[in-house]
Amino acid sequence: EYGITRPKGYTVSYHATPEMEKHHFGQTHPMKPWRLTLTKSLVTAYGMPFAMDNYMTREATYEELNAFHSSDYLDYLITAAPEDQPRDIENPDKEVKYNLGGSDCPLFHGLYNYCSMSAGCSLDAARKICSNQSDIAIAWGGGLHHAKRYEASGFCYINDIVLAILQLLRTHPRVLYIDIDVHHGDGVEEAFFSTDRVMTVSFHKYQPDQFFPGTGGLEDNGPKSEHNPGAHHAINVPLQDGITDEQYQYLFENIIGTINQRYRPSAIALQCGADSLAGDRLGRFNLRVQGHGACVRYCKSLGLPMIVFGGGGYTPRNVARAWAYETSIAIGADTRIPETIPEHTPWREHFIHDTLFPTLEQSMSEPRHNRNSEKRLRDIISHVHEQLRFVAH
Ligand code: ZL4
Ligand code: CA
Ligand code: ZN
Repeated sequence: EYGITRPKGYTVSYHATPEMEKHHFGQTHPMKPWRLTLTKSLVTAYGMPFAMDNYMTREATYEELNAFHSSDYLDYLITAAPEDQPRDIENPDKEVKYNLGGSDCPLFHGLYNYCSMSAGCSLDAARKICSNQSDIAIAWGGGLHHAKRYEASGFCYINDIVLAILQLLRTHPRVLYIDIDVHHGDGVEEAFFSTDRVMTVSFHKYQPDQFFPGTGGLEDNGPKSEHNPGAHHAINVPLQDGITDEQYQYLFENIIGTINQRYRPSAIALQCGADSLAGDRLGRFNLRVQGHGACVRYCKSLGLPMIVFGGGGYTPRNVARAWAYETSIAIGADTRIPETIPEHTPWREHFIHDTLFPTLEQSMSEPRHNRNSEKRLRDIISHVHEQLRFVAH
């Protein structure tokens, strides 16, 4: 209807399941799996499924999860029930095992099922890339970058990204991981800390003790020992409140462009957490949907096979806008889709404004003060260039 057709000689796959979206973290918990339903409804209203290979995600198996996570942790995750939730008042001394059952990572009905579907969607995406059946594979249900080998962290229980990158490493010599979620991609960074086959780059708000998880300083670039191949292979771009599209795009293209020339990855894993958008319930940046999408467009322009993951994003209408727009970029339809949200979009009233690209004023009552100076951005870039001089190419 919008003249959206399959890109020629180019395959985009979309991996999702409506089953994942039915899970609830709890009434007022910021993570709303339902945002995936809203995203799919917008993608479909624009007619984008015609231009992609659409796959219904399966659950990842225990063995697949075990490729990164410890058996002890997985065994507890399978059996832990919402009744095991430590209750602060009634049960003040009850230990929180594996960081499960607190307010960030609650135990809820169908938790294991939710986790294995998220991982299944990212693993399916990775396999399509490995077999060259997709040029871009989309896994909006994945992107849960904080989960550790043996513990849950920051709304993340299973690190689907680590599992997908392990899969990519079977056929790809070097993988570049890029993370534009407003939080530091600590779990992925830590998992590949000692290898030079994965370079991790996270852009995030950095304010230790004030903003989760508190890691990812400019000088944190991997093991300090030169004998460790992972040295210099963790890049962190610590930012402050209120960064704009122009500043973010300048940093992103400069840093990713330089890394691409220097490191020469053969595949990209891009985490597109939408909590870096203006007006996010947890985020602090002033990015618009266009600025967020520009990162996906730039990565696509490098011409490498790529997985795009979801991640954070706590204002569902904006998550749906960003991920639908980024889906249109993947299929090369971004210049053809109308800016006005289609009349027949289910839950259209949830978008409040009928545009795909709300202004800053439409996203929030008062845009955040920009605390990123031009001088600081230049210092970040020069530090990153300095690190890359140590990276063999
Ligand atoms: C909530 O309203 O900074 C959880 C979490 C639950 C419901 C009612 C409980 C009220 C905000 C957050 C008590 C909430 C106390 N409910 C939360 C140090 C903290 C300990 C927990 O995007 N309290 C922990 C995690 C971050 C902390 C961010 C981002 C994930 C990702 C990838 C994870 N944790 C302080 C906060 C609420 C809640 C309201 C919350 N939690 C905001 N930020 C955090 O990178 C998916
Ligand atoms: Ca990040
Ligand atoms: Zn986040």
